[in-house]
Amino acid sequence: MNTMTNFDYKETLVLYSFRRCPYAIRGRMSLYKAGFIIELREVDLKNKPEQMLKASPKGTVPVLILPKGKVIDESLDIMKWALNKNDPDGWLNTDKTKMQFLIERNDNKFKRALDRYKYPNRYPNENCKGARETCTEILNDLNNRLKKHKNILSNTVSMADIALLPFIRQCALVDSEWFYNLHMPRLHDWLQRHLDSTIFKSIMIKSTVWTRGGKSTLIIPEH
Ligand SMILES: N[C@@H](CCC(=O)N[C@@H](CS)C(=O)NCC(=O)O)C(=O)O
Repeated sequence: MNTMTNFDYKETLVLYSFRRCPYAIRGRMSLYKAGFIIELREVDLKNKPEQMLKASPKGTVPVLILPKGKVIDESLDIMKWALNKNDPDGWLNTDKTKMQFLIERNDNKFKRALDRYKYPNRYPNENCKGARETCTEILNDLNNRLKKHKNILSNTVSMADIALLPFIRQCALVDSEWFYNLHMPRLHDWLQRHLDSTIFKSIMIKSTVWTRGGKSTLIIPEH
């Protein structure tokens, strides 16, 4: 277990975020697990605040602003930064090669197929028919891994579980009847267990869109 060093975790970190964004969800979960208080700035993706764009011109959430102004604007970097500061449940103590494979497959092949399954109208020049099949293949592989242990890489939770979770959730929500009719009981159990966790519920709180000078929402982790 790491201990927090060189950082006062009572200092508030600013996070530009969007409640349902899978990248923002995994970022918030890691910051919460590491024990940081987050000032949540809920963003309207169609009207991004200029403070956020100034900090990170690429315009995606999540964007984390550290107390001295350093900006971290990639969700995996936010996860690693938070867990390297404090990793009370050893989310990083896992097989790094397997974790990297799972995250890369999720963020590329699965995400691409999920977008085409969920929003075929956005890809008028593509044939999106096979997209759900591609998702199914990957979901099936995850279900098989979960036959061996409670979580994707071992019995304990790792960063891989948290990095993938919001995307599997998103896939389940497109057509929940289809998803829960797949014969993948281990995957269904795993998803439900994580969705029922205190950490997931705590970081999914609803917040009004942030405006400069407006009221901010704090997420304060349970210690
Ligand atoms: N690689 C980025 C991807 C983040 C991302 O694409 N977030 C989406 C929301 S889920 C976004 O901000 N899109 C910009 C937009 O919709 O304007 C990360 O991991 O943080």
